[in-house]
Amino acid sequence: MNLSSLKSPLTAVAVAAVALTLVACGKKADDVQVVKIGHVGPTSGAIAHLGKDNENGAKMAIEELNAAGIKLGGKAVKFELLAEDDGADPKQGTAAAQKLVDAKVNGVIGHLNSGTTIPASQIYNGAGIPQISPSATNPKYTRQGYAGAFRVVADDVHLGGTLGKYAVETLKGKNIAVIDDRTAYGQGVAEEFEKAVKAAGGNLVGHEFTTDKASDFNSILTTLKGKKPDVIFFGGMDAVAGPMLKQMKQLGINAKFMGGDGICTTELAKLAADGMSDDNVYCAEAGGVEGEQKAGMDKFRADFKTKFNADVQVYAPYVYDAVKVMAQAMVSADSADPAKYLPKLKEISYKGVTGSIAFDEKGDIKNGALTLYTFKGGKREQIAVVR
Ligand code: ABU
Repeated sequence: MNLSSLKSPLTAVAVAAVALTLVACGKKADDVQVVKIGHVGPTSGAIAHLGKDNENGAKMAIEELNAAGIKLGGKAVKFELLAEDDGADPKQGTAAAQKLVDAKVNGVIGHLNSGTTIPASQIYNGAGIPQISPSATNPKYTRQGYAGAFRVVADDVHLGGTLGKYAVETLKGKNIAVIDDRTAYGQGVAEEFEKAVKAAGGNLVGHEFTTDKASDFNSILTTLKGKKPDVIFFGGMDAVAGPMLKQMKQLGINAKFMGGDGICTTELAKLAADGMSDDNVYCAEAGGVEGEQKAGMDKFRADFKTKFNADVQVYAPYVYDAVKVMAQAMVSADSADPAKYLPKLKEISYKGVTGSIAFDEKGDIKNGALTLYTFKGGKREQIAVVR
C-alpha cells in the first residue's frame, strides 16, 4: 500500500464506517493492533496557535490512516494520536517526551521548537523510538548521531544563509542589524544569517538580544535606531516579532524586517497589526513546492480550512507528511516495531503534499527547499522557492 495517494481528509462518518466494517467482519478487539503516534508542540502559551496548527496536521493524517484499512503483520491497525503540550519550554518538552516513552509510543512527530526537540531527542534515542521533527530547524538536532532523528524541513544553515545573502544582494541592505531571542532556534538562525551577510560583503551594524517572552523592545530598538539600519533581522517567533514590528513603527524605524520560518506565519500580520506595511517584511518557510505539486498543497490548505475552520499557519502540511512517512515505513516493514521499521524510514522515498521526502545519512531531508515570502495586505505572498 502506498500512502502517498491518501490525500483527502476523511470525515468522522468514514472513520466510523471502518469501525463498523471491522465489527461486521467479526473482528474482535484482540485482532486490532493499536499503533501509538506521539505528537508534541506548544498548544499553550504565546505560540499555541502554531502548536495547534501542527497538532491539527497530525490529526488529519491519523484520520486518513485509520480510514485506509492498514494491516501490519496480518492484523488490522488502529492509529492513535497521543498529543502532548510542551509549552515551547525545554523542561516541559523533556517531561512530555518521557510521558510518551512511558506510554510506549511507536514513534513521535515533533517537537515544534528546536529548544524542545533537541533535549527530547536524547530521551527518544535512549528508548529507541524514531522521531521526525516537522519544524525544528536548528542543525544540532540531526547532528548528534542519533539513528532515529529525522527532519522533513530544511535547517537554519539553509534558512539563515539564504536570508543573509538575500538581505545584501536583493534587498541591497547597507546597514544590517540583528536581534535574537536567545533560544536554540533564534540564536542559531541569527548566527547563520550573520555569517551569510559577511560572506556576501554586507555590513553588520549591531546585534541586540531579547527573549521569547519579551513584549517591550524600546530599549534595544532605540539602540539600533542610532545605527541607522536599513534591514533588521529577527531570530525568533511571530509572537515576539509582531509587537516588535509595532514598536519599530512607533519609534519611526523604517528598516525592512526579516526573519526565518518562526515569523513566516499567517498570524504575523494580526500580531503586528498596523506595524506591518506592504513589502516591508521578508521571511522564509523551510520547505516549499513548485509546479505540479502546488495543486496538492492548495487542496491540503482548503481541506484543512474546511476541517478546522482555520488557515494553515506554517507547518501543518509538514506534520501531516511526517505522520504519513512514519506510517509508510511501518507498512514497508509490515511492523510498527521501531527496530523493524526504522531501517525502512532511513530509506524512505515518499511523495507528500510538501514534496518529495527522503533522508540523508544524518536524517535531514534531501534537497530541502525554502520558500521566500513577503507580506502584502497582511497576507503572505510567495517570492520564490529556492534550493
Ligand atoms: N524553525 C522555527 C520554529 C521552530 C524552531 O526551530 O524552534
